[in-house]
Amino acid sequence: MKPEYSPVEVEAQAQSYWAENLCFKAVEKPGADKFYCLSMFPYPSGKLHMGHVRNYTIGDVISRYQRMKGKNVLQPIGFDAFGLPAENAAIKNNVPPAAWTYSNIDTMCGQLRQLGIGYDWDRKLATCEPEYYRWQQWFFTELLKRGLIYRRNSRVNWDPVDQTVLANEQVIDGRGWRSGAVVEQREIPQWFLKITAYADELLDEVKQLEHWPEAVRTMQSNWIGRSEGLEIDFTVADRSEKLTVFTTRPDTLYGVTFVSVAAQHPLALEAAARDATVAAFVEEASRGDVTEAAMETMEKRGVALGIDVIHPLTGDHVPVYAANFVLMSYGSGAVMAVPGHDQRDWEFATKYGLPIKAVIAAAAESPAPELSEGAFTEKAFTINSAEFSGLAFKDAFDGIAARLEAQNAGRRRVNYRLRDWGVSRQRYWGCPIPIIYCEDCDAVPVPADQLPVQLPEDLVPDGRGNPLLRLPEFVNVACPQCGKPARRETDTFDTFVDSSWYYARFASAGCETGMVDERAAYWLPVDQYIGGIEHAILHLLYARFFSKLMRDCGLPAVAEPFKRLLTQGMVLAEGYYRTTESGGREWIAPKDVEVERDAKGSAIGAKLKSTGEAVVASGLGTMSKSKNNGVDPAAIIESHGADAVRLFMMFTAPPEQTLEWSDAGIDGAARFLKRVWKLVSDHVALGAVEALDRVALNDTQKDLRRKLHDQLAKISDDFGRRYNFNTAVAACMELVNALAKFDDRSPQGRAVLDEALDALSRVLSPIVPHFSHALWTALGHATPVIDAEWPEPEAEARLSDQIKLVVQVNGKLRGQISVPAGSSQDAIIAVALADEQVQRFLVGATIRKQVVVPGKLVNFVI
Ligand code: ANZ
Ligand code: ZN
Repeated sequence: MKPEYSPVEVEAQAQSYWAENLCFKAVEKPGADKFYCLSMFPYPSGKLHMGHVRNYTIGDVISRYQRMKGKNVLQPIGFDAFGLPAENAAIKNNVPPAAWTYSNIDTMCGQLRQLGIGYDWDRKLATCEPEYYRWQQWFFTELLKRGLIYRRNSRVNWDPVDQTVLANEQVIDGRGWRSGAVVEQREIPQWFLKITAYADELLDEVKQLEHWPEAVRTMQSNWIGRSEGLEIDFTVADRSEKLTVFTTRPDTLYGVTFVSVAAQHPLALEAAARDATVAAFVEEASRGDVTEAAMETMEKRGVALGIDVIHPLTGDHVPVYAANFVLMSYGSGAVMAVPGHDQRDWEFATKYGLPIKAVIAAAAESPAPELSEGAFTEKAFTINSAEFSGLAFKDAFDGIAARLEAQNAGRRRVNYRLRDWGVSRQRYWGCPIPIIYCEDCDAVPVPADQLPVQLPEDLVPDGRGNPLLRLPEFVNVACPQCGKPARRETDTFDTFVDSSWYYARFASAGCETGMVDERAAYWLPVDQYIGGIEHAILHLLYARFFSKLMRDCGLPAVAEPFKRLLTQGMVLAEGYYRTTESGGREWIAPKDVEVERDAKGSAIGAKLKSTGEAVVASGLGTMSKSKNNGVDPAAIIESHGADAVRLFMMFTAPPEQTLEWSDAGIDGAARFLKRVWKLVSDHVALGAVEALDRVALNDTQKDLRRKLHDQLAKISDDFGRRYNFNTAVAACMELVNALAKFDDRSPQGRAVLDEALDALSRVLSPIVPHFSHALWTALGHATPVIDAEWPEPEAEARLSDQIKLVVQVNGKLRGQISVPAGSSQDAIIAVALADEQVQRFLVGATIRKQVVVPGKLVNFVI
């Protein structure tokens, strides 16, 4: 073992050893439990950034730990390879997106190997590979057979100049990102997955995800958004037609003073045909932003339709308005407006001078609430509600529901916020939707034996429409049913489809006979899933949905794919900018800045290294391109080694918390490794070590063993249960301090040190695997450290033969003594009386009583 630690050499050696011995191949050894650890796969954007490094290091540390605990571990990697950025890069660089994507994948794989992540590389996949997406296409046709997919018209953003559909993020201030043309809304046929059919199950099972962060579970539930309410029919005055509304507050029915409908509601469209003001409103409303968040905050506006409806219980006439905050796609697209108790209705009524009625009060006898400042929205007690007055929410709900049901004017209903999932994208770089359109047979799924529908990989998009449309050999095909000339679908899948089942494919890597095979049943569910909080809603919901779909199609699968979920915190770094002449900010890379710091290390001033010009230190923020404050992992690996980066990542913060990048922190990590290296190399240089003889040890040797096993207990708990790797590293550091002070070179002294270094190199190995590989080998082991057993704390070694007790005189603390374990009460009292400190308080006193609390204290009453 060299006396100097050289990360470059050590890391190269370990990596070639792992590769040659296929160390990380996932095996299904009988008799051992399995552990499937998965970090969310990356988009192949180019190079790894620090967020990736953190994510993959956390996964690797957990995987390696579980492996040492004897589990059969699966840790795979792949790439979410289709998508818009590749097309944009293709347009910019005039290369096919495939070439760009594959070359990025190569670069990123190289970096992941450099980081020493223990992947089973044989299972690597990219979603743009036909071997992968072939099964996605097959699954689509399977779901189509089962009625879980359908086609309907839906709105898209249309760029009239580029003649193309734009993704929402390509629309900037209402204009196309390339052409600058005003974007239009168009209705085109698209494919939808019936996720709403699974809404109840997806919601119910959120409750069972006990190892998921609470925040994510709440977001999943809210997204599904189950509402129990009532559908109520109002009759249109002078007509037999009904206007149906959906409400979760039937208890407020007596407070209805008008009804609002969506701008696209049939009644609004009918009124628009005869009234120009209504027509103008409808036209304008259909252009606006339709997200729910926007609905909440935008100004409430509307227009009277000149129609009245009849209240089902009072028989009163109430007017109908079209309102911009009513969604056509939710409930029935119509709302019974209760301005006294709904804030949106209150704003609307206030604006248009409509009556506001109080029908709910805080308690059964309390006066009507004050409504001049806003609505009273609590669920409380009914007032002014005829025979339903004075009832609590639930009784009022049930009573009014029963009455309406009896009148055949209402029924109970459950609504979901969740919408069916539109999966069609009018883009080239995606998985082709396997459909052929025939004039006679309509939409025909591509038969299984003709799959995959292969995506041509050599097209270069130019931003003007989907290039597949201009490829007759792709588009023109024979109808699989009748053989007549037909047209192939050129839309591709939303990339969320690609990432909804990759975890299952990893478990059946390379399977050529199906989407998954029995190996999926062995490995699933994923025991530990790790990713960013930005995927808390859609990705996780879709993946959960796919798991249920696969199960229901009879494939080996589980209902819930991810047992434990860890959402890792962001990586932050300081940012610096200077103000440009136009008042904008020009962000400057941290490496070009010299920073002045206060005693706590916070930046108090900064200037450009090159010119000395003062710049603004903006403080900590997420590492990002826009702030130019990203630190390139490749550069740090080169200067400090992958292990130092990994150690820094794990030591600086617990995985869920944000992590502040600091150069000093990386230096500190590298110094710690050097220190441990020196300990081991000094120890190894002294030659062979005698076997440890537990009974022959002196007190200092026993003390060191106690320290070791106490720390091992803590470290094991941190790794296995708490995932607090930062405190595990802190415990290692403490142990190293004790080892450095221990200078006993006697045969048993060296045996104790050997035991400690041996354990240390094992517990550090999940975090700094190359480094530990070298130590472990130097300590004389022939098998790799990743196959070593995790060192468990030895209970015996943790027991002390001396027990500490405090001594009190009249209940006040006066001294501390140490006695051999198992001493009698008399012996303990004798030691206490002999203690100099204690004696000072007993001079001239008569001891009336002496109390010994075993293991704790001695008290003298004088
Ligand atoms: C009367 C009422 C009185 C309401 C009151 C609320 C409070 P969630 O919980 O999200 O399901 N609503 C119904 N359909 C709507 C649509 N298409 N667009 C916008 N709003 C709609 O919300 C259900 C409530 O949202 C319903 O209950 C309805 O207003 C409104 F004091 O009816 B409520
Ligand atoms: Zn046909």
